Amino acid sequence: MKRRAYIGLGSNLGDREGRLRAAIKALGKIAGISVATASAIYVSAPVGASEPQPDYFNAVVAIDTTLAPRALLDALQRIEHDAGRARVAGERNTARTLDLDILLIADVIIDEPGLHVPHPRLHDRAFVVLPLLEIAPDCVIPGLGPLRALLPRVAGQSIRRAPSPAAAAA
Ligand code: GSY
Repeated sequence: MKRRAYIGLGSNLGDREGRLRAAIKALGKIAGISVATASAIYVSAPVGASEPQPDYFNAVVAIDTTLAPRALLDALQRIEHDAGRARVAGERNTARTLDLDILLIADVIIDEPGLHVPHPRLHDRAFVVLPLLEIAPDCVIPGLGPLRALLPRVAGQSIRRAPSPAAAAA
């Protein structure tokens, strides 16, 4: 069964835009995934960082996938690993070469160790809500309601669009 899913991408180390573009290409090469749409790239200050870090580049892509949620998560973690992402146990909110998060998988709700869908912090983050709204304006978040209704929650967060579109890489 093929399902529409949304993946959040972020990078704040090295060639941030290049890493997002490469990750979108890598996603499209995985058997069982096709990339449907990519948002623009957005730039914002790191959320939750305890020490100074470079700004993040973020985007959201829509994919159609036949992969089971765990297999999709494994595929994302392989792409992160290939981009030089080192996961250190217990470390949170550190700078990273590449972060790929499952935001939504159709109307699926999962709450298991290491796998939470919809993404539990999606609604609090302008760097997710804005690009997701750009490519899925009528999106409804299972358990939360219309994405559009989340805009006021993130309205105070400073974020801007980068000049070049992530879609150019798709
Ligand atoms: O959760 C993804 C990694 N991340 C980000 C991010 O992608 N963008 C911004 N602006 N801040 C962030 N803090 C973390 S952790």
